[in-house]
Amino acid sequence: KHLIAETSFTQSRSSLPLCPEQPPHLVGKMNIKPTITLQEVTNEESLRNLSYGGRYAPPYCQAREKTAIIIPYRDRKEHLDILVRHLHTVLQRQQLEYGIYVVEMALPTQFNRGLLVNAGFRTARGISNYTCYVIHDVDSLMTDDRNLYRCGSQPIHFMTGSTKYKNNGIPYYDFHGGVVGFTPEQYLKVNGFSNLYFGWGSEDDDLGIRLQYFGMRYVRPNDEFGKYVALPHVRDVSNQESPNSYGLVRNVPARQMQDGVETIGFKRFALEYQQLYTWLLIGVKEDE
Ligand code: UDH
Repeated sequence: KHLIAETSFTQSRSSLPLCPEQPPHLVGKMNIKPTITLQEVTNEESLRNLSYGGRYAPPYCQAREKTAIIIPYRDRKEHLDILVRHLHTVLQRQQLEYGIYVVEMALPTQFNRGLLVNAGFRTARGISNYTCYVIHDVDSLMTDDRNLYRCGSQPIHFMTGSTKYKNNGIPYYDFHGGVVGFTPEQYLKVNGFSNLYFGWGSEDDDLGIRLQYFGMRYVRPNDEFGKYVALPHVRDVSNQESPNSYGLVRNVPARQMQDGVETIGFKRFALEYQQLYTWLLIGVKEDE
């Protein structure tokens, strides 16, 4: 059923002119505070424009990028509700064609951000031919819509700073957490994330090492555009620091081709096309 709907979603726009390089309706800096409420962030019109599963395409022009937003997720419903509404408003102004994929880890498995993103990448790729995958933490809100969620010739680290960190910056120079963007070719070349980081850990550092190995490097947007507001939360009980992550980051090249998006063992318990997003519930193979 979704294949038929997919064809009609894509075909009707192939005769439209290309959207302008600079989206004309951007507002620049937005007034976003960590205390922002659901009501403040909701723009009803942007929600009315959606197709099933939280999909959108500009009505009068062909988007320059077709972006899948992948949100690794568990038990942060308040944040999720705010983030997806914010994204729908901003991404429509950016004239992107996009879909939002919320990838939730089923209990009782410990949270594993890398594995969820790999599962989300594979599922979204099976649904449509996205040209850019933006991996997005659930607690981080973009504050300037000139930070376009498009991909480039190198992977992009969209976050130049967050209210989560000192001086609204990033915690260390090589930090690549929060929000990153990959073309499917870039993501597949490095074999995506490792699947081995259960708990709160360094899966993002592991991915950075994978890039280096293939001569790639993250680029960042203009510092002014890349600031995020973090919605406050405490460390989750089910996401304690991973005890073996330190050992893992030391041997990335040795295992990166055997441990990644191509070799992931996951079980998809659910796939639902909800109004504001496509929802996946993911477990690991041993849960069967
Ligand atoms: N997440 C959930 N539920 C959980 C745990 C994590 O949804 O129970 C997701 C969510 O998208 C979140 C992301 O995973 O935004 C990252 O988890 P976090 O918000 O707990 O991470 P934190 O803000 O740190 O504590 C970000 C990385 C900083 C250190 C990088 C070390 N390499």
